Amino acid sequence: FLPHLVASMEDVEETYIMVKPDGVQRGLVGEMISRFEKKGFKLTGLKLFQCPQELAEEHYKDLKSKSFFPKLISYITSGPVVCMAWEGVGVVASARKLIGATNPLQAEPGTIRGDLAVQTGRNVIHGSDSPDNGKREIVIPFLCNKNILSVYDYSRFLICLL
Ligand code: IDP
Ligand code: MG
Repeated sequence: FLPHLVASMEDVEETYIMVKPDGVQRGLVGEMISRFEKKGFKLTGLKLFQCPQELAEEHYKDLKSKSFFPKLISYITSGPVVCMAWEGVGVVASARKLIGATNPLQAEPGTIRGDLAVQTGRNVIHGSDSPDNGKREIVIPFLCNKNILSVYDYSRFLICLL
């Protein structure tokens, strides 16, 4: 029984989920994937990626005028991210609920940010805020053929940090 296969196709949405560099470095990727899998959503794309600055700026273009924008871009480009596409009925809003509030101190216990993070500027995960933004954001990493890391590249990257 796969919940995401039961509904009619027109109800099925896709969202972009990204484990941010702190989530990857802290070894929380499996924990986060597990929460979406257990909920019943379907993983349709996965990529370990070193996000170039111009793609980080494209992804967060709606926040360009914010004072924290430069720090946000250096955070997102500071190390590998895990980019994912998740599919299912109501997945966009449901993923936002599973993720919790932007400020992890205000995120409810039981949510990803509520359980795993403390600072807004290190809030471990991204999830699209609308179906249209989901479609827009997914293509940014998945159409880029540069900066793809294999697990082997990543373990070398970690060794370089030591
Ligand atoms: P969201 O990730 O919950 O959708 P947004 O308002 O879209 O939150 O902001 C995008 C990201 O920018 C946040 O997840 C967080 O990493 C960062 N951010 C948002 N507000 C602040 C802030 O006031 N200071 C520092 N970073 C922020
Ligand atoms: Mg947002």
